[in-house]
Order: sequence, then C-alpha cells, then structure tokens
Amino acid sequence: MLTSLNLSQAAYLLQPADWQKQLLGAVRFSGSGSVPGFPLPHIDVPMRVLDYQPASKPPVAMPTALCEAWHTDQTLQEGQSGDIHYRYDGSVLFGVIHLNEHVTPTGSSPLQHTTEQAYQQIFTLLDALDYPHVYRFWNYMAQINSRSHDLERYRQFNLGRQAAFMTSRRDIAGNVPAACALGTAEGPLSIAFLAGRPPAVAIENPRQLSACDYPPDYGPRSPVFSRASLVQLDRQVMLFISGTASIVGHATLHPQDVAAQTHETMTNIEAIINAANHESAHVRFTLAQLFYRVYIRHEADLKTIQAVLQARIGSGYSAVFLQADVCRQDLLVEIEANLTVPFA
Ligand code: 3EB
Repeated sequence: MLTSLNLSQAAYLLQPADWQKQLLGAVRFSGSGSVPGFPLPHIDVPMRVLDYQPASKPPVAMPTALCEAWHTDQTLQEGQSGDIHYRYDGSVLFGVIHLNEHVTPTGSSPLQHTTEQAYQQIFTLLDALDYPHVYRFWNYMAQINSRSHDLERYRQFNLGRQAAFMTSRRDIAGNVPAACALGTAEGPLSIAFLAGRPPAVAIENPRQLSACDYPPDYGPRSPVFSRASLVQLDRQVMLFISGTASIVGHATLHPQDVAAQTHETMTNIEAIINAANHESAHVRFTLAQLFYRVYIRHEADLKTIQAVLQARIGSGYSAVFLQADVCRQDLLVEIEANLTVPFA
C-alpha cells in the first residue's frame, strides 16, 4: 500500500526505525525558520503552515515543519543521481530536486533554464530506471508572480518545463501528469515527483479548458499538467488532484472575492471527482474522503475559506492550510487533494 500522511518532524522522530525506512520521501513545509536535518528524500518549502485539521493529528501544537510523507509497506532502495535524491520500491519511485537558478549563456532566463535542466534530469533518471509514468509533480519556486526578462516567472517556468517534456519525447498534452506550481518568498527551484511502472490515466475537468491548451494570453508556452491522475497499483487506486483554482474555461472567475473563488474551486474539484469516478471501476471517490492542501495568498482570508470548505465538504475533513503565492495574480486560493483507496 502506498499512502500519504501529514507528519510533523516530532511525530516522525517518534516512529520506529523500520517504519521510517519505509518512507519514500516527503515535501516539508518549513516556514521561514531553520529546520533540523531529515534523513530521507525531501524538499524544504519555505511556506508557513496557517492551520491544519483534524487538529489532533499530528499530536503537537502548531508544528514548525509539517510534512506530506509517502509511505509504502515494501522494502525501499535509495539513490542519488546528479541533483536528484530518490527512494523506490518495485513499483513506485519518489524523488526530489532542489536547484539554484544560474545565469546562462543562452537567451533563456535563469529560471527557464534551471527548470529545463531539472526536468531533463528527472526524465533521464526515470527512463534509465524504468519508472516511466509520472503520476504527480510538485513545483515550488521563488517569486512566482514577479517579472524578469520581460516575462512573469511562472511563464518562464512553463517555457522550461514544456521544452524538457519535448526533448524527452514525452506528450505535452493529453496523457500528462497531475501537478501544482506555487510561489515562495525565496529559495531554490524545488520539485518533488512520484512516478511508477503502472501507467496513470489523466483526468480532465469538463468545466475547464485543458491547461495544455491555454491560449497565449497566459504565456508563450502552455503549462503541462492534467487536472488529476488516477493510478491503479496492486490492490489500491490512487487519485492525485492537481492544484485547482477558480478557473472556468481558461478565465479566472471572481477576481476580488475569495469566498466565491473557494466555491468555484470546490465545484471544479467535484467535477474532477465525477470524471475520476467515471474512469474507475473499483472505487467511488467523495469530497469528504479527500486529503486537502489549501494554498492561501492572504493569511487574512483563512477563516473565510475554511467556512466555505466546511459548507461544501462537511465538518471533519482533513486539510492543511498554507500561505503561498498562486500562479495567477488574481487567484486568491488554490486547492489540491489526494486519496488512496484500497479494494478487495
Ligand atoms: C490553473 O488551473 C491554476 O503549472 O503545474 C494548477 C495546477 C496551476 C498546476 C502547473 C498550475 C499548475 O491553471 C494553476
């Protein structure tokens, strides 16, 4: 079984060594303070945890570093290749890469170039080890909405990402991974990825244009991601819902209204779940079962967003709330989710 869990550093240290060895890796949200070492593949994302629920899990006061960790019940192997650190079992591989942005002799911006290098390293590794199918990418970069080299930095990232997909002879539309892309105040480009041997089914949202087909108003090269990916592993189905926002068609709706954006986002997530249920014969996904991560641009909006989520999902849902920059200036909130469902 592959499962994700929200884990504080303190809770991790309390676990037995055998269990720790079965962690594939983690995304650690570490705020702005310094955090202790963590002996498994992980990225450190300098985002502040605003809240999490249920509050009893992990059993500590507001943790200074909260991780989304991936656990399997298999024996893992570990490797380092170029700038990538990874762990894998016989069917899935989790890897991470942090790269500082370097000035390049070419015409491309440092972020574009660094993104292309990072993705090329990732695809080369996955091809070599034969874990060809990427289920999920998590992308974090500094100052995502700032401009340099005549282009917003998120758009520079999209140029580099699409170029690497093409160089590696991967699809740039259709059967592409789920993803998210968020901004931090500072720090290197940090990417985590989960890939595997079983293929994934890409899910789109009928309310939204595929991001791969966004018109050039949103940048010279489209983002490469699907709205969700659905993977059937041994005796389980996994659903990875990409970062989802208040976008219908390709346009942002309710630019000044965080409550309305949250409602629209939940309507999009409902539509994605419906599409996933259409694809999956073994299980039915519901809003109440999902594990949510909520990226909030303005901390002051936290309570408003939580009230809408409670109205839409019911009480007792599981979520982590983080302060982050979302990749369009007019988006105030972005929500992602995942779920593992065992069957038989
Ligand atoms: C959107 O729907 C909002 O570039 O990988 C969501 C999920 C968004 C993933 C990405 C961007 C990405 O366009 C932004």
